[in-house]
Formats: sequence, structure tokens, C-alpha cells
Amino acid sequence: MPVVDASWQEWLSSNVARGCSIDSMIDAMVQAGFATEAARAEVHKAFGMNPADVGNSPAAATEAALVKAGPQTYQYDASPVARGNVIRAHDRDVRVLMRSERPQVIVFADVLSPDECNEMIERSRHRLKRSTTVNPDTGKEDVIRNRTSEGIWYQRGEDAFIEKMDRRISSLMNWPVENGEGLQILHYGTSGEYRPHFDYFPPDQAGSAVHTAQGGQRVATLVIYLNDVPDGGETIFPEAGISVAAVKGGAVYFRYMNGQHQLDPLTLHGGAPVLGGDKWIMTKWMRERAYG
Ligand code: PD2
Ligand code: ZN
Repeated sequence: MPVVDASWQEWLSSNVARGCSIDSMIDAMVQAGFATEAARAEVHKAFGMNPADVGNSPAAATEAALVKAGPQTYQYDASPVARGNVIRAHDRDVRVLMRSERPQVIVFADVLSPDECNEMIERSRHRLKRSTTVNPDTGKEDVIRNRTSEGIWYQRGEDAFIEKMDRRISSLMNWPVENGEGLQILHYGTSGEYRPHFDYFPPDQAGSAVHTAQGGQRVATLVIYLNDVPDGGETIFPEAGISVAAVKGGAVYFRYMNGQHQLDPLTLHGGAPVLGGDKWIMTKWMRERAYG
């Protein structure tokens, strides 16, 4: 039977956030070789349920985390992102469209050119297709995890193009390239959404220690939009009342860990349902320390 390693932990938490149902996640784990009871226990844990209170909603767990953290305790210190209306990011000038101080959110235009967005999508479409191949040994689709999440990871500096992206983003976020996780590409079809979640690993959840063992906590995120979404698909911050439209080449930055290692619960965020067309994004998560 497989074990719930760091990659399964990531799969569990991202699929909870993306709004997958409990049953579909248990099914996926059983198909991947887990015993039904073990799969059920892991999925329930990922939804923040004790065995005693199965039936509680994940929304209740998120709400409890918000109440516990208390937004008033987070001290807003200076963001590492440069001031000004235009930021020189490695090889490109990036325009600032909006800044919010509480939570720290910045909206950028033209982080990637239209051609660069197209290139990222075309490279990734190919990998998405490949991810549905059948394992010749078992005859099963052993990549069911990738398919369910529709996510693709690139290794940092994997080739010259990815390295250019990594360097530009690191320069824009003003955080060391070595502290970045590999770029992740996500594809949503119509009605696809990403339910509100935190990108940091909640310190009071047992699984978080697995994630923070290497590189420490996540400190900030940059979500780059690779296409214009005709309708819906905004990135929303429900506690702050902020909604960012998905515009090709644009991006939203948010920072949730300050210099005192506090975490900002106002950065609860999600991807609103895509109401027309599809949506491609590229995400960079930065860590406290060197990662990978
Ligand atoms: O697709 C988005 O807008 C979105 C929303 C929330 C992406 C993420 N989170 C993420 O990649 O963490
Ligand atoms: Zn997120």
C-alpha cells in the first residue's frame, strides 16, 4: 500500500481547497492502491474532521482557523516588493495597478508578454495530455493524482525559459530565487474553481510539519494569469472584499508572513468559478529559506 508522503499531503490539501468531494478523493486514493479505511481516514483528516465529528464542513474548519488566528494580532511590516508604479524585474518592466496594505496585496500588469503566456500554456497542455497515460505494469492510470488536480510542476531552472521566468518573478517579489518552489501551472475548465484557502501551512495542523521541514513556511505567493478569462475566474479575498480579474500576463501578489513569523489570516483567498471559457494560471510560492 502506498504511504501518505509529502506529495500525497500536497495532493490532499490542494484538492480540499479546490472543492473536490470527500467521496471522489477517497475513490482516487483507493484506485491508487490505498486501503479504503486508510484513504477515508486521510481524507477526513485533510478536511479537518476528527473521526468523532465527520459531517462537519471544511468551511467550519477554515472559519475556526480564522477565529483562532485573530486578524488583529498580525503586525503589518514593510513588504519586500519595491515601491513605485513601474518595477524593473530582472529583464522586464512591470507595471503596478493596485496595492492593498491590509492584507498586503499587489496587482501587476504585463509580468509576462502575450507570447510568453502562450508558450507556457502550450508546453503545459502537452504535459497535461501526457499525464493521462496508462501504467503498463498495472494497466491502471497511476497518474490519477495529476489528473484530478490538473496541476503541473516545473523544476526550478528546468531549462532556459523556465529559469528566465523564475528569475523575473524572484526579482519582482524581491525574494531569493533559491527560496522559490518550482512553478506550478493550473488549468480550470468552465465551472472550475478553487475554494478559499490559505497558501501557508496552518501551524496547528499535523500535516504542516511535513511541508515546512524543508525551506520553512511559505511567505508570499504570485499568481500569474496566462489567458484572459471571458467570465468569472477572479482571484478573491473574501475577508478583505478584494477581487482581481484574470487578465492575460497580469498577476496578483500577496504576502502572509511578516518578519516576526506571524501569519496573516486576511490572505484567505480563492479562485472564483470560471463562468465562461477556461483559465490558466502559473503560481510561484516563496519560502522562508532555501528550498529544494
Ligand atoms: O486561480 C486562482 O485565482 C487561485 C486562487 C487561489 C490560485 C491559487 N489560490 C493558488 O494557486 O494558490
Ligand atoms: Zn492559493
